[in-house]
Amino acid sequence: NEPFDLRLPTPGCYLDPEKAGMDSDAVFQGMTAHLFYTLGKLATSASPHDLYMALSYAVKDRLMTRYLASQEVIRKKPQKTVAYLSAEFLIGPQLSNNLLNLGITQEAEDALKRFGIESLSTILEVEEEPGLGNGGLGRLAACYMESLASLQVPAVGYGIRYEFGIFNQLIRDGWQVEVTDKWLKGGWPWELPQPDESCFVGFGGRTESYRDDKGNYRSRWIPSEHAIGVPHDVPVLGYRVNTCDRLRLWRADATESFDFYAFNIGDYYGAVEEKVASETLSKVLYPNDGTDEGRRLRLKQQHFFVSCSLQDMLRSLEKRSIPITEFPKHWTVQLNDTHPAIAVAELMRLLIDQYQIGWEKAWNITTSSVAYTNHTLLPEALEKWDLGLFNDLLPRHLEIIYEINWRFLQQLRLRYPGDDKILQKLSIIDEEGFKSVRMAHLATIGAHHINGVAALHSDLIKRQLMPEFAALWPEKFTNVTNGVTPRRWVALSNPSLSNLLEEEVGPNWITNMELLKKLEEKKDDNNFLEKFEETKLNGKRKLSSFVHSKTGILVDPSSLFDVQVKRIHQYKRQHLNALQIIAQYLRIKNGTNKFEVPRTIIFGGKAAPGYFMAKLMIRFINGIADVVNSDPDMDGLLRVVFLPDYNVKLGEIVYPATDLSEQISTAGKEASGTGNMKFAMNGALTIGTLDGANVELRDLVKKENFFLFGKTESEIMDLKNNNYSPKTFINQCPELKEVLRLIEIGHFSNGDKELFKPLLNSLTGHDPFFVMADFEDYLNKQDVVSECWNNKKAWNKMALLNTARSGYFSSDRSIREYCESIWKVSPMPVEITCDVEELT
Ligand code: F55
Repeated sequence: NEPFDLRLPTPGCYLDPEKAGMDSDAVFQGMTAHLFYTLGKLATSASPHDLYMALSYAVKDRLMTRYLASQEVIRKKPQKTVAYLSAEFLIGPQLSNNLLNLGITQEAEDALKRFGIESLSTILEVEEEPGLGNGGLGRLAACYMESLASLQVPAVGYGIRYEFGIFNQLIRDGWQVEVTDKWLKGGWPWELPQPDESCFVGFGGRTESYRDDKGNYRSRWIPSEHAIGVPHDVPVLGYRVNTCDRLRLWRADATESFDFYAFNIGDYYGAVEEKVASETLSKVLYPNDGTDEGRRLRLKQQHFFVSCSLQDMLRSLEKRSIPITEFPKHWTVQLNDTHPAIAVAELMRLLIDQYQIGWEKAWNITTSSVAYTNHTLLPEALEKWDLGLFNDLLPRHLEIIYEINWRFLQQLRLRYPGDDKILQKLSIIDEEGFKSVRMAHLATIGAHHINGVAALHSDLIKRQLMPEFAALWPEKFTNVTNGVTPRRWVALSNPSLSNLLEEEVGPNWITNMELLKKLEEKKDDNNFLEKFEETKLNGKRKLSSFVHSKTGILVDPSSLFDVQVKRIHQYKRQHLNALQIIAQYLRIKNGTNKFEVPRTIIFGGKAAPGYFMAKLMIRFINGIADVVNSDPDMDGLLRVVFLPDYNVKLGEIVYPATDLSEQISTAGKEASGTGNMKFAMNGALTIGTLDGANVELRDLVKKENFFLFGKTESEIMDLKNNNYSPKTFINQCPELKEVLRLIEIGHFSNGDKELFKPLLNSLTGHDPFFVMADFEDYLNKQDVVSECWNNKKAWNKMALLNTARSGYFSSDRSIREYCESIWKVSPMPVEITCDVEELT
């Protein structure tokens, strides 16, 4: 590898990360310059936000050498680059992460002191996080970008720069209220707009056939509308390496030509409307994390960012005079769920219509570069687009999809002669009811690999979701269990634990989490266990003061912190947890409370704005919290908190402060879960079902260090197939009956018997997520938890073993698996040289 010569862009030698510019003096100088020149402020009148901006700009300057060097290496070397296509990247706060990965946290802290700021945290608190994702899927994309860079793998994340991310959540009278997320309002210092690399995208219109020079019939698309995608690039620096990958987020702009025409004919307002319409394309993130709403604007967003991204990749080959047919050697395209699945048709269209490549060759290129990750089995979450809508918006793509489908069905006819059922089942076009395009089928047919996100989930994809596809192409189906980055989720968020880990196993655990296994040696060392417990207590103190400042509720840091943070969903069963709280409340009231264990039960999470039941679950939790927290009998025993506006930043406070992690979804419903991993790394014990990655977590930490309860996936299936009746379970459990009765009489709704009726009716009627079936087992397991808590030494030992054995869940491991088995890419270190002597 030829080292990247820093003198090429001549930004000034002080930017060289290896040699200079990284001491507190240089950071201070950088801040001073940015305050003055970039922000137009004097140091004497700078607000914390000004200082945040100045420090961020100074830190971004220090990313640039590595960023440019990395982009140069990608541009020059014939190495395959990963293109991670995702409609969501939930990247979280940037400043702290970049300081950590650069290794200049202390230097920044020292520089801030010279501005009279005593602690870095006061400046970090000012940062607005870009909420460009709903939950697990978007956060996974962010962890994967960080691991790709840390593993020195050339990669680009492609997505959308939503002007409004996931809404901010307020709680008013116990209800969720949504407020628009104006994350850009104070300016966001981390992006680099690149208008000269903009792309043009078409929508609507019609296709027409014509004969080319060789006399062949071809189709061409005449769109009726256009938008321009303007790249906004965010540097993603790896941990203590030079590799700085790129997150390229597209913002939609109006096109000149259309405005121009309208202006000329005097239609000023028409022109402005057109402009407004194209700019709404990247206006807002759809706040839905489970149900597919089939909205026209959402399909437009998907095509918009996918088309820009593919054009960008193809252009990169053209710029280097690489034949387009070599696309798969240079790019491997990962689809994060079906949201970018239109890529299969769009790549075909670009290859065939734009580059005049024949069908077979184009199909070969497409299927050797695209792979697809599935994140859900829930039928309501599988994307389907109404055929009429699809044809309206993307007529040429529909033609191509028909052709893909026709060829695929021909193949099936040969294999299953006369079996029309299987053809109907596997067809990309769903012919039942309203005809629609099934995006998971398009992705599966167009991809060389399809993977689930945890062992159980990948298995269920093969057995339940797509058995026919799996029989047809067994080698395509694989598993890559999710992971989370230990940089953000341990090193950054839990400094107290990190220091202890470093003392014990050295600093390398941050990039090699398997080193934490060494902690097992300490499992009976009282002295060490106490230190470990102390790190947890530090986290709990911090969360307690946060809880108090946001909700006014006083919680005791020495109580058992029992936490469920995730999107609010029936399948995630926050209501199961809530019912259990009522049972504990009743026991305390009746004096039948067996274990005097003070518990603080904390919830956090957003509900999709149109998901009535989820919003009612939030109201329900808050109803219970009101009753419990105002009853003196509960003092010192039970507290219930609903933390508003759960996001990445809040997650960083919550994970280190948790004793008990609630992972209680109905078995077979949670694809993986990633919160479960963050909790375990930070030394929480899990109470959970055999669902998603819980299965692997329990295997790793060993069953004696995991509180298992609930029906298995196959038991749930049996119940379902045998006319499951929640009443049977209710009648067998007097405590559950009493809990339901208390809700019914309005005990948690100020006497209002109507408020929670829909919830009660669902639970006692169909109970689609088997809450009643798992209740008793859950309640019993919570007793085991309490009993364990009373033996603090045993608890600490179990908690330590969770941390020690959770290394498998580092996203570094996941990314290595993707690299080896799906992408076939290898690391490419970036070297930087700068001869300081020569320059000065
Ligand atoms: C977002 C938009 C739509 Cl239209 C559908 C789903 C989503 C979404 O946010 N899904 C999501 O977060 N899925 C989760 O992905 C995680 C990462 O793989 C899994 O751990 C989790 O089990 C799954 O629910």
